Amino acid sequence: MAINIAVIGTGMMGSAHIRNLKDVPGAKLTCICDADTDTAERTANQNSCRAEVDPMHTIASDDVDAVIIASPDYTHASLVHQCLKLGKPALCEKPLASSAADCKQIVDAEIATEKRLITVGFMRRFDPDYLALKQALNSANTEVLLMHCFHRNATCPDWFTAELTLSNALVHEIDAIRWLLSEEIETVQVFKSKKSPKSNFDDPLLTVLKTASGTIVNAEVFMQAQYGYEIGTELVCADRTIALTRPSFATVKTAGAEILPITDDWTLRFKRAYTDELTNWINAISDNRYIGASAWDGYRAAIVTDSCLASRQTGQIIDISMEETPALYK
Ligand code: ISE
Repeated sequence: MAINIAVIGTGMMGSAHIRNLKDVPGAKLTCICDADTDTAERTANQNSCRAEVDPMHTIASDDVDAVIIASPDYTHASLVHQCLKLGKPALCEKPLASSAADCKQIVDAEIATEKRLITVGFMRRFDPDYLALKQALNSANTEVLLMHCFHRNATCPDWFTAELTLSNALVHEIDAIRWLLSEEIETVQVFKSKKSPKSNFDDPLLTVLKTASGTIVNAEVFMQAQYGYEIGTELVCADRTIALTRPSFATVKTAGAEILPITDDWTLRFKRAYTDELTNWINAISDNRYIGASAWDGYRAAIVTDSCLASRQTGQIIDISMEETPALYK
């Protein structure tokens, strides 16, 4: 039987999920919710489903079995709580909430339900290139000494800030580090470099993170790199390096040059990851299983983000406290 889905939010990510849901067997889009009535109705008409403007009512509706939360970041926490209250599975875009304290309340509320209902949209865990990287690392049976990451957007919206660079963009690297290395991050330090003349905030930022076992990771996030959207990761091990493959768009040879195009659209770069994330999420709901990044992962990522935000203010190294993983998330 198909799972009836509501998508809340029709911005860049909500629209991508609406498109990608068409490729996901077993999912039926029944409702699109947007705070703007015209946008909600137009998008719902285009997708042959009904429109809502009230997200709380959307989640409570009988024709909604599971919810994709892709509204602005600051709205995530209250919507996730509504899903938990009504026992409905949710795929919530990152970040899970605006602060670690808010994420902790979500974790506590989920533990009280005794069931894992919340998946955080850390879709890189489903990206074929990241999965290949993780597999190459696991089969090499070696230790990672150093890790280099970069995360570049061509441009970002006018309202973007250095804080969002950390909470909205770097948070992907934070989760990828924890997931790839299977360990927690113990310290962080954020460096402002020279500011790009194209930017009105500190851009790029470089963050240095240290894991519990002592691996040092440097992560550049550059929100206005101009040339395109590009993600890179290289693991430096004792006898090898293991790097993320670049996604293959066709190579073009013309006018004395060989061109390997780079998209400027992250929903294209990670199309397969987003679709596989949705497919796995729907299958897991049907089988009463759980997949992907949990509310606990969202909480641990938020602790690291909050520490990065603090370090950006002072330039100091921030120590991050370790906590026992609750039984529900083991
Ligand atoms: C954006 O919000 C995303 O979710 C993308 O995955 C990320 O790479 C991009 O930098 C963010 O701005």
